[in-house]
Amino acid sequence: MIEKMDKLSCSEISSAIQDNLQKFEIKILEETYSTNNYAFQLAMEGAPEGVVVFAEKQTGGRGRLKRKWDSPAYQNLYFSMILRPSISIEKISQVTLVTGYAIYQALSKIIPNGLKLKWPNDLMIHSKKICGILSELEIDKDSKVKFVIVGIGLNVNSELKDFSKEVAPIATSIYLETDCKQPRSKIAALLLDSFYREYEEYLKNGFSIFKEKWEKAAKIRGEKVEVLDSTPPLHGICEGLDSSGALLIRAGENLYPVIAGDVVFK
Ligand code: BT5
Repeated sequence: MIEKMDKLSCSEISSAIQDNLQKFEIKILEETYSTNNYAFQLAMEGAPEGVVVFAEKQTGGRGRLKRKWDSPAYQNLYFSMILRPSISIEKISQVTLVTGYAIYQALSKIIPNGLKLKWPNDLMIHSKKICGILSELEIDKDSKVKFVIVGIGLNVNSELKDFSKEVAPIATSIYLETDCKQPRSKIAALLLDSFYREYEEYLKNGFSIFKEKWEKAAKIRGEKVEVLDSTPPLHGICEGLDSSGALLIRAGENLYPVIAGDVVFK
């Protein structure tokens, strides 16, 4: 039986949002290279905070360091939010961490077991990746943040055969975890609702109130961890996050804050 195609709908996304603290404006594209590129261009042209760009398909979906993000059509969520927070550049990683926490909160309602945050920008289930976040920013002449684009890729209804052969062994989706296909507009609304709630909280009270919640959702304290591609190699025991959001790794007598990069927990 051919299933009815589940297309994203602005009105369904908006009406399912419970309690929007912010004004937002949703755009849905059939296909684009990358929603981050599209939103970046809109922001350069002056689009305000609250604009959210979704695409049914990305032909050049990106992760960090130009890695590819598998973006098959009509199955998952690929979207980018324009934000204009008054924060300094070094706090951009906090926006990624807050976004991850918001997604964790939203997905916990659908996936009761195994969901974990992975520093700095992933959500995992039993060591497989279900969601990745890509934050990019533009600064002005005085090195102040002009805007941040937060891009989210969440695997919703993909089956293993839909992923490329490189990604299939390391990826999962809501469907693969729950055996249940989901209306994507409803999931999009859940994510936006949760995001704007946590983001408002962050703008009001800063990152410190997220530190403990984030550590708990990532279950990282006391775990063995290795920082990839560091010279010299760095591995040790994770002591959680510092107040800025850096990952703290104890190696012998020393405590190292790691501000960016890829880590593996063992
Ligand atoms: C990320 O990068 O995880 C950030 C991904 C952000 C994607 C969104 S989609 C909407 C917006 N528009 C964009 O162009 N991007 C954002 P990173 O930590 O570098 O991880 C990339 C790695 O994740 C790849 O090298 C693969 O190993 C893996 N990967 C690729 N596609 C995947 C998928 N669909 N599901 C799970 N893992 C995937």
